[in-house]
Amino acid sequence: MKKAIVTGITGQDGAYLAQLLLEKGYEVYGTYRRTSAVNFWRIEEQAVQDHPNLHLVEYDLTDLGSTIALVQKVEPDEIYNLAAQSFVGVSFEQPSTTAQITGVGALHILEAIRLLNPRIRFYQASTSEMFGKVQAIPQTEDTAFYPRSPYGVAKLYAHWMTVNYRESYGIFGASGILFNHESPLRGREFVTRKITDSVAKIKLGKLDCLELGNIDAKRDWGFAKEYVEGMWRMLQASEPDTFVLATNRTETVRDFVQMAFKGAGIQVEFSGSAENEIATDIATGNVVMRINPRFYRPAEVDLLIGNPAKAKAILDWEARTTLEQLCQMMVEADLRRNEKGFSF
Ligand code: NDP
Ligand code: GDR
Repeated sequence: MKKAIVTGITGQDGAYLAQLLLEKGYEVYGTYRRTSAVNFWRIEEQAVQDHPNLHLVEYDLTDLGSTIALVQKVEPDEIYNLAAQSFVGVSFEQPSTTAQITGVGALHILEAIRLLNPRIRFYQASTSEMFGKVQAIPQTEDTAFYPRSPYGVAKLYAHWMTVNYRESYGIFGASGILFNHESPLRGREFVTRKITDSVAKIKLGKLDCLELGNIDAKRDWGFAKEYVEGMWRMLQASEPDTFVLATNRTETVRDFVQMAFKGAGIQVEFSGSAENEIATDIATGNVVMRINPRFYRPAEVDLLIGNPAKAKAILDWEARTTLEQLCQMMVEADLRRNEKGFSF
């Protein structure tokens, strides 16, 4: 039985990856941080928290000693580093913490692998945020990086350390440059889930209006469950490498707003511009979305669209769920949760 460590099991991707690895017969060691209240709702929703082959281990990525102890104790075949301070907006307010967790945290694991067992296969959760300011459309593994946030910069450090440990020490370090991937398990601070949760609340009369920042931003959004399969395939490949996972389609946040309202049976029309733009429910005349500049970022990533041709050619991976299907799935999940009176 193969053993895998998954850092960040309490996050969106951690829950899906744990489920996938358990289905494949792995023994999974999922790490979580000590907090005053446990945060296992995602692995509970995926019904894996009581699986006999899932072991939950308390761990903080910023602690080198505990990283070495973890790897020494578990003796894993594979490590998936999903843990991060992953919210771009917060990274502007907490750049040092973000650097420690999202950047140096990855180095701690690479060091543990180098010192203890260089044969352990390592997956680094890299991101399209490393492309940042548009240098090419679509973005590929060869596109120049130009991060636009402390988060993007920290992730770029971790990406290059993974490449460096691959080249310096022959470590099987794979870097997955994943474009935005969403699901009903997405955190509510991220824009898609913020929208679907708010749309559900508006539909049920629990909220009047959704407030957003820059709705002109364009993103390449896929379904998270398919992306964790790509992570696993990267570690089964014959060579360690860097891969883009994306859908090769981009839409604005505004498009996603319209799609989500439509998914809940509400037709909206947009009017005004910039900070004064609003969306109105055509049936009732109510304003259901307005702009709040509080959600603007000091520097923005305007347009992301990824070309996943390399992943298709080498890993036989491709995104299958359309954005319309994904959005509908999220709206329905949030309607169900809000009808029951709770939403994580
Ligand atoms: P989430 O924010 O949902 O999950 C992040 C996880 O990291 C949580 O389990 C969190 O724990 C954990 N974590 C945070 N700080 C620490 C720490 N100091 N020590 C240990 N664990 C910590 O992210 P996603 O699941 O969406 O993303 C997974 C990874 O992929 C992240 O690294 C993200 O940056 C990256 N990524 C995500 C993309 C996306 O679109 N989702 C796209 C590209 C890359 P806690 O629950 O306690 O906060
Ligand atoms: P992103 O995702 O920054 O791409 O990072 P997010 O959903 O936070 O933002 C996407 C775009 O929407 C705009 N936006 C808003 N965003 C949020 N969160 N809240 C708002 O109210 C709002 N209004 C407009 C943003 O400005 C942005 O342009 C995600 C994270 O999962 C990262 O960890 C990951 O690496 C990248 O995706 C790929």
